[in-house]
Amino acid sequence: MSWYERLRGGLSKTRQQLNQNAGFLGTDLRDILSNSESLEDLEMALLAADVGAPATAEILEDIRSSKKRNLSEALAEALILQLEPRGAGPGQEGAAPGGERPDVDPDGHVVMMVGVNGVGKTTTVAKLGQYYMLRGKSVMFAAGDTFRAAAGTQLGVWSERLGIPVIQGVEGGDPAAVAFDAATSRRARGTDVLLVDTAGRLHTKHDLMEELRKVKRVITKADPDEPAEVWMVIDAVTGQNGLQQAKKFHEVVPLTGVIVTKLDGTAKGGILIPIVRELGVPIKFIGVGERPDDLQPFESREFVRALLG
Ligand SMILES: Nc1nc2c(ncn2[C@@H]2O[C@H](COP(=O)(O)OP(=O)(O)OP(=O)(O)O)[C@@H](O)[C@H]2O)c(=O)[nH]1
Ligand SMILES: [Mg+2]
Repeated sequence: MSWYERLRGGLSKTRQQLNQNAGFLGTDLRDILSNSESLEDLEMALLAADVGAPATAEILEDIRSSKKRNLSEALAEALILQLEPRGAGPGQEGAAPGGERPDVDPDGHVVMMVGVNGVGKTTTVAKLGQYYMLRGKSVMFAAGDTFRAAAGTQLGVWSERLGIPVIQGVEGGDPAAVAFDAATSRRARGTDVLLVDTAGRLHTKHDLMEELRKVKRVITKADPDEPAEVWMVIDAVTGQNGLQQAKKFHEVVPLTGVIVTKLDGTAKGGILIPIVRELGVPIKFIGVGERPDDLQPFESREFVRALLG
């Protein structure tokens, strides 16, 4: 199965909901606009898909003034608009002519990966390692999850499999020390990309959130321009909870991007919209499986195509 098919499969529940409650994605837009019950069904379907009330209201407004012929086309256009971070004009999204994506392929940087427990941070670090390696970048890992012995081992296994060096700490040691060593070492070696894994933590645990702030601070101590990126990994299956968690993380370590994983599961695909809208942070990649190549740069058009079918 291709990654696109996996994404489509994962979004099938949301698609069915849109079609079942609304049951008319292919219908003539005029017929729907003239029927208040149909409009209400559509509204309910969008809310059930976790799109959120403010975005749903705007989407309905866009559809009312749409020049498209059927609902599916009008809805696609409105959804794509919602998935663009505010301020990003048309043409900024998608690949540039050379196939480069400056937003996800910067020349070199330190990326800190953060998020709650079990969302896929370590797996995503590994996947990103491969992604950058395949694009000719030199890559390093930092096993900043010193909380569990298994976490270092997990990244160590990926490091061997992918041939990417990893800086490890001692179990129970200070994750900030590992991050500092790794950032110093990256600077000395001139490595392009350093991916810093961190332990999963609940956004409500004050001490653990402060620890994250410290990890970020010492990276800057080792290299004043870094970390250029702080990416939060969000499990698509957690829906609105994921959004609340992200808001808290964003307060402590300002996020520059979000990676949404497990979109191959039975995710409510609509959650991507309030993430972009309420955080104002772009979605950089999406995860659609457990293997290293199951990570794709996020493209709003492709995502909406997979969602609506
Ligand atoms: N189906 C699916 N599974 C995923 C995806 N990304 C990660 N996983 C799985 O989710 C589980 C947890 O992944 P980890 O990478 O260990 O998560 P983590 O955030 O590092 O977890 P902690 O370090 O314990 O907080 C593993 O079984 C992964 O294989 C994805 O996109 N799709
Ligand atoms: Mg982990």
